[in-house]
Amino acid sequence: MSNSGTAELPASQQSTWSSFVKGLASWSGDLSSLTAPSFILSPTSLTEFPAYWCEHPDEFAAISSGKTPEERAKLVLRWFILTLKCQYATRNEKMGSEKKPLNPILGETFYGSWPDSNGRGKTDLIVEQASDHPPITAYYINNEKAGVSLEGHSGQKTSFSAPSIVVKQVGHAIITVKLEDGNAEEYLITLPRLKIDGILYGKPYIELTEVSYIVGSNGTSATIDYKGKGWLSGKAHSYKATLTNGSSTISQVEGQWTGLAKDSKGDLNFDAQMPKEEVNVKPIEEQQLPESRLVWKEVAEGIRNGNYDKAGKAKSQIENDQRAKRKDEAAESKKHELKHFNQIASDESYAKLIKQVSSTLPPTEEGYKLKRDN
Ligand code: HC3
Repeated sequence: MSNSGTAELPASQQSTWSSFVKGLASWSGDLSSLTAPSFILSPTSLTEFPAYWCEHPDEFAAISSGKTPEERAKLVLRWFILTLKCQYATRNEKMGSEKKPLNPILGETFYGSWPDSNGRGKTDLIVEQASDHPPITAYYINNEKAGVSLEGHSGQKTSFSAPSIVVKQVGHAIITVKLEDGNAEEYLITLPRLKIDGILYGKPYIELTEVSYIVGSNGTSATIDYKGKGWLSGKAHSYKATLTNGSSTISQVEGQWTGLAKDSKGDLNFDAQMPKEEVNVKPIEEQQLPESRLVWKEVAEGIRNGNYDKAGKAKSQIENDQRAKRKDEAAESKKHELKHFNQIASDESYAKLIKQVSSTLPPTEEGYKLKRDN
């Protein structure tokens, strides 16, 4: 590739980026271990990403206010579409391009919360890196007062398919809503496939592709169909979501997940540009290892200040410590025990609900359930 494709990058970065892209094309396997140019590194670990699920905490809490299964399913769909901009466009908006996040160490934790702003209650977040090879992040978000929680895990399989990086998300999330009659409703959320475009120009950004589902234990299901900007027509970040109650369509919403949503009946119109609330995290001085921001403090400082030498040394130190720890555990035939989550071989709720919408997605998936005693 000539350097002309990288014209949007400063001259000093163009040839480094071109060599990186050449390396990508000949790389087979997972991209998370590929060394990326320092200017594309993010100072944030992947354990912080589950916070994107709740940057509209009121929308999350509001789910239990729906009076009927259909109303609640609509509120889940509305909340989910609003999370897409937070999950997939935030870094681009803040830093001008998608960046390469820090790969969490095994057992790394991230805790956060959103305060009660209008009587709906406080929302808490617990994240733990459940596996490092392959990387799997487990999370639990709970609003006790509203009776709404989200439990899930997330991993990625990445490959290069010119001119994009294709990211298959592994894992799922389940929302549990406590109902006034004492029963509970569950909604299985499958995760969309990502394409990272803009690679050739040195300005990576995320596009969502194919379909994802939200399947309710109350018989409702939503199919969200994602489309990017086509060769000839179409807008970037487009989607069309169809919500049914098993026998008929309740709602059809379409738009751009970065902007306006329009519903054929008018009751699901909203704007994803609405203000969001970032998670509250305790100051780094009060954190204890292995809390994420403390683990990565030196690396993050190096990246933020452009001192990549400092960042690289601190990162190598963390990686060496991890290797030594795993070696010691192996020598003592010990397995790392997670602090907050139990791994289960097959998530019953997933197996029950996925059948309603897909015969092509895996019929069973592992799960990570919060240990309720801590
Ligand atoms: C693919 C990704 C890592 C995974 C990130 C995930 C899928 C994690 C779960 C969150 O809920 C949503 C999410 C958002 C962004 C995803 C990241 C974007 C880029 C990163 C790659 C591993 C880095 C690719 C390297 C480069 C140089 C193109 O940035």
